[in-house]
Amino acid sequence: MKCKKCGSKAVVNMRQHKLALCKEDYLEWVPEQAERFIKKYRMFSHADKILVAVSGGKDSLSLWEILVRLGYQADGLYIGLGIDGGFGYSSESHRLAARFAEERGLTLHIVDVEAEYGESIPVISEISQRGRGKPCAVCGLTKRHVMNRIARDRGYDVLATGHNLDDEAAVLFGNTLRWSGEFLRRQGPVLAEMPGMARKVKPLCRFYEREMTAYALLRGIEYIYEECPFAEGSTSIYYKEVLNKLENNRPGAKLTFYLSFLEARERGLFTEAGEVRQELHPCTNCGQPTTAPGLCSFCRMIDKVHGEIEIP
Ligand code: Q46
Ligand code: ZN
Repeated sequence: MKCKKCGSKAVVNMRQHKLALCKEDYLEWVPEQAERFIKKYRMFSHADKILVAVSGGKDSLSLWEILVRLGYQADGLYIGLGIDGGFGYSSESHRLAARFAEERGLTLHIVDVEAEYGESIPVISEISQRGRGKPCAVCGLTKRHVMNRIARDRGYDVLATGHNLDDEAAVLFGNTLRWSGEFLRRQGPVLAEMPGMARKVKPLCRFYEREMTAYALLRGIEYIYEECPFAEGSTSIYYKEVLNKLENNRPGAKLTFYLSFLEARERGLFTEAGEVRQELHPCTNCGQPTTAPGLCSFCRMIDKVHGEIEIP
């Protein structure tokens, strides 16, 4: 297979785009495409301060690398969840994120959940009895809270996450199976800012997971190969497998599913009917917007864990 740009030997073959590229051209193509998506969805400009949530995995580290390469002002945020799984998942991902930043002279903010909130994610999950034996609900809530807090306190305009097309298509698949209007309305490459909350963007949302793996490997980014131990058996992994079967028979199906959704959303398919605008109030403890007056869900959860509020 020959590279479509230069004719030398191709190393990445993307059937979904009918495009094969050599290493050099692939490493140029990915940031070019990312820049195109950033502009198309009006995610941010060079004047914005961006905070990239880095987990130590291939997507978030590649995203950070690409944004810096494109000349954006992007710092990182690593959140230590205190998850071990028998192989030191959190300590290893922390090490890799810190090393990535250090080697490139980049700023990485580190928030260790146990040090700041008293307990690790698995322990908070046990005590608060949220999430039926899996800490993912607690983990998601905590990560959102910490990301918003650091973005607000350190003056970032935008929060960027490394969600790729496979992640987004799996979420979309789940939302569609349940016809969750509210979630469908809110799903997309950009979630607008609101008082107390930075804009959230997903610059990799149109890249297949395997495209990001290829980018990280070819770029020589060292990342954690293992998934979080709690990801095993999750519904989103099951949806990804189902979508991969579809993709294998029809290359491009996943991308079409996602892009057609974005077009339908753009046309107002999910905004006209039954839109319920919820009034938001600042949490009386942390100030982040919440639907019910009083404490937000995160502060309520930590309150339950400690019996009293002492939240940074
Ligand atoms: S890190 Fe957290 Fe994921 Fe692990 S505990 Fe679940 S939500 S699976 S992205
Ligand atoms: Zn709160």
